Amino acid sequence: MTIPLDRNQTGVIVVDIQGDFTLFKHGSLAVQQTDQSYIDKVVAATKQLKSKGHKIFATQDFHPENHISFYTSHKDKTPYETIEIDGRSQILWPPHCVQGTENADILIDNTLFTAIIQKGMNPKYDSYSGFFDDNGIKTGLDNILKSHQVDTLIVYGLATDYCVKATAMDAVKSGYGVFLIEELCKGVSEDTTESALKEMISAGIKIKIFDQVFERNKKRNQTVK
Ligand code: VGL
Ligand code: ZN
Repeated sequence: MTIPLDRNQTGVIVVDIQGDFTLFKHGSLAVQQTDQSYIDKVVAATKQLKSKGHKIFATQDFHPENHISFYTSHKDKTPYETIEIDGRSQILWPPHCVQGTENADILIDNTLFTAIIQKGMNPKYDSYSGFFDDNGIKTGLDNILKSHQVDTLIVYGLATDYCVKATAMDAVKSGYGVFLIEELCKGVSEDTTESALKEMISAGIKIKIFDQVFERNKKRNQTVK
């Protein structure tokens, strides 16, 4: 499959680069290797893509304080336990990205974004994906991308095995071509990150390093295989 990296058609989705998911900000759900150098790389890559004319979209995990995904919302539960809710399995996380708290903020200059898509606001449903919540309700991301004539996406962020995977997989299902920038993604655990990458490759997602996308993209009208 050859996907044109035309800057008008190719948008960028920066997934959940928020304080609570980083060691850098001592987040409540800090993902491994999310130190300052990781955030610096994500910021630099995002600025470079923006300067090449790509539209940048961000997702933001944005929960009410009684959210169903928090272990504190359930009696006698501990962090990282999995429970069944209405036939769905739900991992119980430490409270994170609570609306109005500093660590819910996105750690990238917000003026770079064409739009920020918030998710996980319904207290009853989780939403790893930036496209749909666990109740199948659309977030608005698909309509926003379509209104900007985007048909191809460069995706990176946190966490590889949860929100990045869910967002990238739903992007493919929604008809977008998807490139994932591997080193700009970090996962919660090694084994789930490895299986997430395999699943994404099987779904047709192209795993790249940033320089591969960016170098090719310097030359106009060029394509990446
Ligand atoms: C995420 C767990 C809970 C993520 C969000 O951004 O990957 N993970 N909420
Ligand atoms: Zn969450």
